[in-house]
Amino acid sequence: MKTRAAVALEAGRPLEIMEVDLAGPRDGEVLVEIMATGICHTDEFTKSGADPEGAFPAILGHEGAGIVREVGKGVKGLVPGDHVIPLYTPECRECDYCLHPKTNLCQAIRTTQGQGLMPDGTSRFSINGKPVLHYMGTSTFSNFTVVPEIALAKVRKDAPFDKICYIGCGVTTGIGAVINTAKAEPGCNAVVFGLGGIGLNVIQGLRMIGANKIIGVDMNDSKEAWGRKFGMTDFVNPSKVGGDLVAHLVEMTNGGADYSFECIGNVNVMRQALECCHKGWGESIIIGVAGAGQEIATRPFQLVTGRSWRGSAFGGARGRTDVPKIVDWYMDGKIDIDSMITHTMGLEDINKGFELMHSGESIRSVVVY
Ligand code: NAD
Ligand code: AHE
Ligand code: ZN
Repeated sequence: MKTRAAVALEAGRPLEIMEVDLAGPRDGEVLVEIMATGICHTDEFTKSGADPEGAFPAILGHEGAGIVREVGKGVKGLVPGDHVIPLYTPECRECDYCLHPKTNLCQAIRTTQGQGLMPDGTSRFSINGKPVLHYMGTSTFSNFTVVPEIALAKVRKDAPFDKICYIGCGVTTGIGAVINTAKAEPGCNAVVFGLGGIGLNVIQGLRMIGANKIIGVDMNDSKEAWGRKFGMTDFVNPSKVGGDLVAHLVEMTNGGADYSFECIGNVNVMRQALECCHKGWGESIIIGVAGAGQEIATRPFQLVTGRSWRGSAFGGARGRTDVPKIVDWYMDGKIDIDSMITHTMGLEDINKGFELMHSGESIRSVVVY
């Protein structure tokens, strides 16, 4: 079949809206009509050429929601008409990782997924007979996409696609980092670096678990009102702190944060996020992804004296199990998604969504097909 897609032909260029050929689902695969997709900073990261795994031409997008249109042989748990959220972190429920209680990083198809290919090592997308790569196993910047069954969460049919698509990455990543990765306790003091589409969901998660202080840090003053709306108690613009930012945050938290979250992808900020944590027990969670060749640094003494560094992918969530529950939280009014979706556009305007991200005007832009 043919499908309309926004194609990343090469690094550093705007996406091009094109008609692309899409082959049908093979064994264990599902054809999904994507109804809506968010634009996450990770799409920009890969589009820019900073992603060590980035390969082109590819169809980006990993924050979608849609409807099953056709299932391949061997697909047991989904039928046409089911509503689904594609998962860049699948959940096969069989691999060593899925069977281990400490991780959500299912590895069943990670190698081929990182190469932009389906599990059998081929692509379903092509233009004039030349393969176009998948991205993160999801490629939601295409109106139709093919996804392995293990990478689809079945969700309730009354939930609006243009809102729950955000659960496909940002909402789950932010709230999950608090609940699953940090396992933050009521009454804790936390610092959140970067109040974008991820950081605001970290704040929302911290409010849900009953954190005491929730300090937001962002270079953009317009993010203060956003943070406060979701539960932030204090705001710091690093460019307006007279002295050392870390010392300032340690003072604000009476000795350091119980938890900090880096939601930017800046290795210098990652160091500050670790070092503003409380001696003896403070944990810093890295969520932001940093470009090829970048490394983090600190004095080992920071770790020797009881601070720890951890990472979180997709908020530590097991997608097929947890995503339907987060959709329920949204439908039950327990979490706010609507107000974070500041812009909605058609696929033809997807590059405008990236511009709004760069200018800091948007929290999330959503493309509706
Ligand atoms: P975003 O562009 O919406 O937000 C980034 C925010 O950081 C903006 O508010 C910006 O003003 C602020 N910022 C930038 N530089 C800063 C600095 N030096 N100090 C303070 N604030 C600064 O991005 P997003 O969609 O929220 O994504 C944030 C990061 O999380 C990206 O690196 C993205 O790739 C990553 N991410 C990781 C996961 C995961 O599973 N680990 C999931 C989604 C996104
Ligand atoms: N490809 C990059 C890493 C990118 C990365 O860390 N991705 C996160 C999800 S970001 C979603 O917006 C992730 O899930 N990582 C785990 C994994 O297996 O990719 C690189 O540095 O090579
Ligand atoms: Zn993302």
